[in-house]
Amino acid sequence: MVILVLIASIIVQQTGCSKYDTHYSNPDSEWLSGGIQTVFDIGSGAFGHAFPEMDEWKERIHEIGDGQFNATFVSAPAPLNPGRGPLFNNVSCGSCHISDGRGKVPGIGDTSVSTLFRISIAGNDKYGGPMPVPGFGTQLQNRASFNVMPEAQVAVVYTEHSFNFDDGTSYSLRSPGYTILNPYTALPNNIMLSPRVAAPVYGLGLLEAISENSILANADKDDADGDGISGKPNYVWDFTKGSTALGRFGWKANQPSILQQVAAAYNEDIGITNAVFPVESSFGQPQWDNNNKVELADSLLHTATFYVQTLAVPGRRNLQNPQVQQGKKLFADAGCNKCHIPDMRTSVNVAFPAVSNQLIHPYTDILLHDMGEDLADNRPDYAANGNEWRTPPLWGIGLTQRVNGHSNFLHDGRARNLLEAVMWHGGEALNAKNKVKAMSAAERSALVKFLESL
Ligand code: HEC
Ligand code: HEC
Ligand SMILES: [Ca+2]
Ligand SMILES: [Ca+2]
Ligand SMILES: [Ca+2]
Repeated sequence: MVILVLIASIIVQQTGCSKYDTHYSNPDSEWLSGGIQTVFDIGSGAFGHAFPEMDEWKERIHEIGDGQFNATFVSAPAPLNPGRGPLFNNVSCGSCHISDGRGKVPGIGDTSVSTLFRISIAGNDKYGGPMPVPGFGTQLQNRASFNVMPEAQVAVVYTEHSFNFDDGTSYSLRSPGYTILNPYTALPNNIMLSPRVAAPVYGLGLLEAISENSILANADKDDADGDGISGKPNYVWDFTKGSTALGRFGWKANQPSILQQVAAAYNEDIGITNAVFPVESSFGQPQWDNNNKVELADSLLHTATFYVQTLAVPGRRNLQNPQVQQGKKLFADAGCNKCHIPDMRTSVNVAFPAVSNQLIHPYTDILLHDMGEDLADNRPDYAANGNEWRTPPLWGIGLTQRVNGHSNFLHDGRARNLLEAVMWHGGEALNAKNKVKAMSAAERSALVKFLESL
């Protein structure tokens, strides 16, 4: 009931043409991380809800897309969902994006299932993207169909490092090290390797609906205002348009649209060719299973895309808790909000009112930042250099443990909890990290309580 009242009041507020205010002058708005497309479920299904405000027939497409997202593909020929491989990382979207949330990092000795490795050699391909490794392409597939060899496996080990907060309390961070095992053929020894954990997929339709101008308004590539924070757009190749476009998705913002991200996932992650990427991604090995025929019907590519585009955002919890309120202030005082920007507005979209003109609270600027040497993958991805990562949205992050059963954060899952994720920040975020380092124990726990309320 409370929720309905909140939603009703925000609708009234919007139709009343009230002026947009960046400081939540309308307190109701702060609860609604995804604007009208916010849901209040704190259970294990919290990331998997359709937009609550959508035409019934669109809901139906979302449901079909849900089935498609969780469909298990098998090797061809087969009556249902054929075409998997010859090379692949996993068998369905949902097997990596568990409950529409984030993947798990491989433990020591595990083969990775929801983390994948991008690879390349120095230089750029003809689209300005990473240069494929001969015989391997730009992604390592660790699984393969019968009679085909997986490209390689990757083993991870962690090294612990001890640090102290300024108050003397110690903390430990673990840094990952990777070894490529059993390549099916010799790998060049100068390859660059970038680990990527499957990122959460909810709320992305709203991020896609933010206008390019609104994103670029926060860019400050040469730090003209001198606050130590730049914010740089990635520009990547849009294969559906045949031109360069602003990158928004992926840990380095290397994908311009949800459609292309999804099409690339079918092709590279599951081995399913489609209209956007019609050639099997098996470099060097026989592409035997389909003669490069398109394996995925366009309708299914588009329903899976639509599914992701219409996943709702979890609403806030414990907003009025004094510790959360204190943490919110500390978050702003430390300058976290310069990159994790709380307020964005989607552009007016007459064709799709569900994402139109929404005040949302994603806590991202969708821009790249130099995060320092320690987080660097040293592998450029279009305009993103080896130190740069896209600010990930923080909405819903407090429910990760509940939904995904773990609290591993950052692009490679090295952080074992939210505070560790913060203490890994460096580069442009070094000042912010140092502010947290200087906090008292009570302040640190208030900051974490705030993050948990997102
Ligand atoms: C092997 C595991 C795996 C599979 C299978 C997989 N993904 Fe992903 N997904 C990832 C990883 C890893 C990333 C981050 C990629 C990057 O940063 O380059 C990602 C990113 C995404 C994103 C962008 C998230 C963001 O915040 O920018 C979307 C959307 C997505 N995947 C959808 C899908 C869909 C739809 C499918 C099925 C067709 C799929 N994925 C299959 C691992 C997987
Ligand atoms: C200069 C921009 C910037 C600032 C300032 C910044 N962050 Fe981040 N934050 C990032 C980027 C980029 C990442 C992703 C880094 C990676 O995955 O290696 C990130 C990751 C995170 C994550 C993990 C998100 C995930 O999905 O795994 C959390 C939590 C977080 N930041 C909280 C904070 C807090 C709290 C502060 C203030 C103390 C802060 N950040 C300041 C840019 C910033
Ligand atoms: Ca195939
Ligand atoms: Ca490959
Ligand atoms: Ca600046």
